[in-house]
Amino acid sequence: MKRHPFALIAVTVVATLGAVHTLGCGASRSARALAAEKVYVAPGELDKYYGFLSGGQSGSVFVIGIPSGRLIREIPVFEPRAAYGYAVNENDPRRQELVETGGLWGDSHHPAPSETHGVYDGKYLFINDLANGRVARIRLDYFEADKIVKIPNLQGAHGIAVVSPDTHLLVVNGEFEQPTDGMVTNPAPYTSVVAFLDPESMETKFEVRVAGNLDIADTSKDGRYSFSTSYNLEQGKDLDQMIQFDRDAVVAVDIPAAEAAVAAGKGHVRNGVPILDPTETPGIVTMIPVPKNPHGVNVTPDGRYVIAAGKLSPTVTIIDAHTLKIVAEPEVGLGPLHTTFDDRGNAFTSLFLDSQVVKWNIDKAVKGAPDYIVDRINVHYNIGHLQAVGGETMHPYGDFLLALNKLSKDQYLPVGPDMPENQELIDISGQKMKMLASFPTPPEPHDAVFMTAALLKPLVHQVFAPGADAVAEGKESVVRSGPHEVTVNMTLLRSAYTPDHVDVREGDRVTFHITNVETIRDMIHGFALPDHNLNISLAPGFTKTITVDAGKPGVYWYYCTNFCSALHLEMRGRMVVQPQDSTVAIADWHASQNTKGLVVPGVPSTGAAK
Ligand code: RUQ
Ligand code: CUA
Ligand code: CA
Repeated sequence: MKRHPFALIAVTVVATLGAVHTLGCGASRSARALAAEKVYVAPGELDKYYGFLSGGQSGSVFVIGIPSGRLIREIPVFEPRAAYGYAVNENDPRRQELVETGGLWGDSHHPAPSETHGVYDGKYLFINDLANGRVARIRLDYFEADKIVKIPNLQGAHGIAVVSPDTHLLVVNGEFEQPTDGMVTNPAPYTSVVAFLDPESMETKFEVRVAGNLDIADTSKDGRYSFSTSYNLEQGKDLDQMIQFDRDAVVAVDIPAAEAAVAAGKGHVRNGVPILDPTETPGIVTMIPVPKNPHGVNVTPDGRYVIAAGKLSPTVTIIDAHTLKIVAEPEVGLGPLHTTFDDRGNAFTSLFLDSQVVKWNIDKAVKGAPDYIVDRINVHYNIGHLQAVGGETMHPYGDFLLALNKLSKDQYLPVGPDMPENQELIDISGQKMKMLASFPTPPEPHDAVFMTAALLKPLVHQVFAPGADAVAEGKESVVRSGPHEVTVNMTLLRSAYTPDHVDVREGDRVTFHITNVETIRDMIHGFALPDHNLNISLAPGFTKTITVDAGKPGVYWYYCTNFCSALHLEMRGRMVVQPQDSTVAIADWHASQNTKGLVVPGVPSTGAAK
């Protein structure tokens, strides 16, 4: 394999930065105390912000508190997770949904919250799966993935963004180009699509065909345009071909114009989705030439500019978000990837090769003032994304910035060849940035968004009522519905399963229809069945249905996997699987006498000890 100069630069830069610690041993005691004070959240106190970090190849979303950096929750999305009883068994409907839409793992990069009137409404968080062309929706009142869809005609679902100000559509970029004719004839030129989805039905409404690999997405604040970086205008099939041109593009799609074209029947329908071809419908796509292989694209909070990061060029390109004309192209440093914003007209750009965050003033850069660079701070190391609190909205908070670094190197105790990713929290409230704290995460957050805790507080459910599909208390039953079909209607309530025994036969298919009838928060019960690869977890009010084979004759104790009460360990029951031809009824099993005479060593069985 050829080694690309980009990779070599990365290695050298990292090596020279290896010994730099911003708040390490050299920092004075008071500087450390001041930093600690800013991030310290005392036991019993709550963080000010929720941080939603994409889980990368963990296929999930990590929920952290800011400023503490404490991990509050992991929301499994594209990967089964036993800890939450999520998609574990082959017959779990959620697992089947995963299998049908592409597989049991995902690569989630970009969380995008829903908006109403241009501000987060706390309803949904959308997350992409780059690997399998999918997008998922998480309900923020439950912190659970509620819908996962495959996007037709698209491979490599990368950047996503909601269309402001009212989440009227969800934009998803296709990164991996496909033969334009869908392999009907061969060879055909390769193109990709920007997909537009309805956020409620999650159906793909239409797609726009574009040349080049589409990377990151953002939208204008007025709902007019979606912007996608496209780094392979060469339509190259290998690395050398992909870096031939000096300029690639930011692709602007005029959303109302595209919608009108679809309504006028201009799309070519493939797999149920109309695809617009900009060569046939001029005016829906504007290609804005920006330097070589751009990566991030971010719209400023005031909606005036679109900032594209150069990646292979040490510049960012500032584009007028209304005229789509380039207004400036200032140098910021090596390997610019993403940009975020404070509430005072400053932009912060991550520099992958320099391992820095650079702060620069937008107005000064547009005017060509020489002093547009405000500050730089070293991060550890090779930063990808960065996000300031509120930086992706119209109202940034201007207090904290999270640097999402790809390599932690010497920052944590060594754990073998693979070190954790390193997140660093930076104070951006003053003129100069200050490093506050770092915390490790599993692989691999790419991007983050933040929400005030106050916003979600009234929305996150506190009290739960069983849904329409629930099994009611007192209505539990075991029903034989066919020669080999048994349905168990079960409820869970501290600290018992009702029924606590189920009598089935070898060869039966057993459907468990289970409701957690608890009504208060955090009373989670599990339902794990040994040797049946079954572990589901039910939050209060939740009902789940799963069908398993009875398996080999034997007694199988189902038990609760979530510690719920002092009698949690006693929360269990039996599934008795009898041989086909057995004539024993479960009543006989109940009547069976426990073996007498087994005594615990050292404890007299007669009670005769004096
Ligand atoms: S991409 S850095 Cu999806 Cu920027 Cu990861
Ligand atoms: Cu229910 Cu533990
Ligand atoms: Ca290129």
